[in-house]
Amino acid sequence: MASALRREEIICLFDVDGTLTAPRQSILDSTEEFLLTHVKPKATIGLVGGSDFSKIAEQMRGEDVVKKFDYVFAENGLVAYKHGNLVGKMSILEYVGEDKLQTFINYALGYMSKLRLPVKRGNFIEFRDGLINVCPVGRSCSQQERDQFAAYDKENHIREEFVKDLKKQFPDFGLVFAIGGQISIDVFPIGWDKTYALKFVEKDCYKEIHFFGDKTSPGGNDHEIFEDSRTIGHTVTSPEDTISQLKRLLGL
Ligand code: M1P
Repeated sequence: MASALRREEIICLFDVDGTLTAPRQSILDSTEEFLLTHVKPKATIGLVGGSDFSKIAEQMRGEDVVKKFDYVFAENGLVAYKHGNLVGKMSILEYVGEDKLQTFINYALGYMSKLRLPVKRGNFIEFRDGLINVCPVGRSCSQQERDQFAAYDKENHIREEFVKDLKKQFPDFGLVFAIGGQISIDVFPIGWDKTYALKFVEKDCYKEIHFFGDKTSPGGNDHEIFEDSRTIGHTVTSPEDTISQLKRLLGL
């Protein structure tokens, strides 16, 4: 029974977008207050986001997020903080190499150049430490353009088709193409999904590792960690749902 465990024995890991916040929005005061005042005394807490650290910090109201949460895993844990200290950073460039990455980037840009969308903006490829984020509408779109693309994509399956094509084009590059958020696709080496974060957590021998995420179906970027035998997975539909599930789990 989770509520009978001490905080050193149980950890709750949270996806960010759709789980603790609305997509790419800041965390609400009430959600943050609930996590820090009610959950943190009962359980170790950590974030496992697909976004890079600067975006997670922005959504969680500043870089001291690394002190508020016991663990912060950005880019699926490829950039990892524990108790405020950077404890790991992986480089997709070193791992995959310039040649393959450039072949991939050139192809992805070519594919996106042929798409006709309601609008197109800039920053179609965002090169991060541990992954590459590919965005057909362009990451510099406004919030309204982001929502417009998300709705268009739901109807027209732009990202789904793109992922199918990438899988066909690069079957032996050892890369995964995952639909994480609203407008983009994350590209990273096999195994560099959110389960990567577990190698940091495992060392601390928790009796229960809980994971809360909204994209837990196959193809979503929470799927692998949700299914992993080391975790107890919880599918949520919104930050409000995350809070209700936590109340039940921890007897709050
Ligand atoms: O929810 C995590 C995702 O958040 C962003 O997705 P999008 O901009 O498509 O909504 C990106 O940072 C993405 O890398 C990340 O997985």
